[in-house]
Amino acid sequence: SMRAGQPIPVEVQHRIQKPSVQPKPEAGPQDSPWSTVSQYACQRRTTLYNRNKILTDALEVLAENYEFIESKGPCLGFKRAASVLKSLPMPIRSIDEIEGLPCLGPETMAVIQDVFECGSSSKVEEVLTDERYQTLKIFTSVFGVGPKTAEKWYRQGLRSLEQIVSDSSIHLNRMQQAGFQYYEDISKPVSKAEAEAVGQIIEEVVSCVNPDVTITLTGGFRRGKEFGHDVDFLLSVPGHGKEDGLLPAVIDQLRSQGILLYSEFQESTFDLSKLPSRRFEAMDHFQKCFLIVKLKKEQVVGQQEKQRCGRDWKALRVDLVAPPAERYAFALLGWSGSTQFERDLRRFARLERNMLLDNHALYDKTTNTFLQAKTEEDIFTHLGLDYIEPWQRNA
Ligand code: DCT
Ligand code: MG
Repeated sequence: SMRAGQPIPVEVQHRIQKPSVQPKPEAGPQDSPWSTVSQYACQRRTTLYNRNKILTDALEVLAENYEFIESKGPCLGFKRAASVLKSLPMPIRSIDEIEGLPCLGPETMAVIQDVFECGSSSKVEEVLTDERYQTLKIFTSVFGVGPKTAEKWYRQGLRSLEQIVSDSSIHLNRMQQAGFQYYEDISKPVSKAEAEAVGQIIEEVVSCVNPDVTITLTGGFRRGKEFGHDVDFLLSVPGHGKEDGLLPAVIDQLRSQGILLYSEFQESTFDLSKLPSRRFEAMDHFQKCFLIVKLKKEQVVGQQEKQRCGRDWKALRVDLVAPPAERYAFALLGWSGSTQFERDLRRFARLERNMLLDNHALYDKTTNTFLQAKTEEDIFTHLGLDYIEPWQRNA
């Protein structure tokens, strides 16, 4: 799906009752083994080893369905519930065992109960066979197509990608055109080996442009994932303002090497003097680009054999972000994800610390000051949070 360039859904604005960070000491009869599980993902350690995948897959289908009907509250509710279950060190085996866990509302409980009693949730099965859900799932799998566009096409009676490309009345923007053109490749997961290979290419290209620049793999691969839908890199340039013009030069270089299939460059609109904006936005203002690049199969370790027949390359989605040097730690924390982890970092900052956090800065509303950070650890420290390693942020 086209997640780059699209704001992370903003949290539901209604305030849930102000939660206490510390577990209640006087838990008494409700004492549960889960009394230390925080409602905030940034106070949980969530590795990729998910012992409750059956449950979280079910909940995430419902979350996605609510996303498709733009029902933000329920969508977030199910995402939060799934995220809590992902952090647990053991599988939940019966409905009684979830007693005391945060963020599990009655709807979630009903789903879990169904799974335990019937092996699956009828609500989830219903969604999975729903024509609208199935169609929106296919449409949003195209780069450049979000829920709004998908919904529009669905309402026009369109049901397949073939119908869309052959319908001359439909106008596709440049990004969507590229999305359809390279659909076969970019709808397939990107492997870690491919991400590393593309990292080497980007590294070479970048050092041609400016030898002082270093690149960092972020996104899911930094969290240890074996597969992703794209490859995210942060470029860091020492020195104030030295990132100016960097990405356009990188894009030119990729183009001249014949490996650029698509690029959308977004100039920086970052302006610290305008922060904190009224609503700390999900979408950041750094110089960035969304690319599709050609990766030669021979460049990927373990794929040498396959290059005999057909095309010898695969199209890959790559995002590059070039924040100003003094914003690097915030950008790294923001772009490392997961989306749910980021959402809860911001929510925690706002509700528990009276601070505003986004990909650019951390602002203390009590003292009206920006808190500086050189590293991710600095940001956790400012927030009074234990440091969570990237591989523990798979919330
Ligand atoms: N992000 C962000 N602003 C954006 C897009 C993304 O701050 N405009 C953050 C959220 C997670 C992280 O950057 C990487 O985004 P994705 O690539 O969408 O997520 P991912 O965790 O890398 O997932 P995948 O493995 O599927 O690529
Ligand atoms: Mg990614």
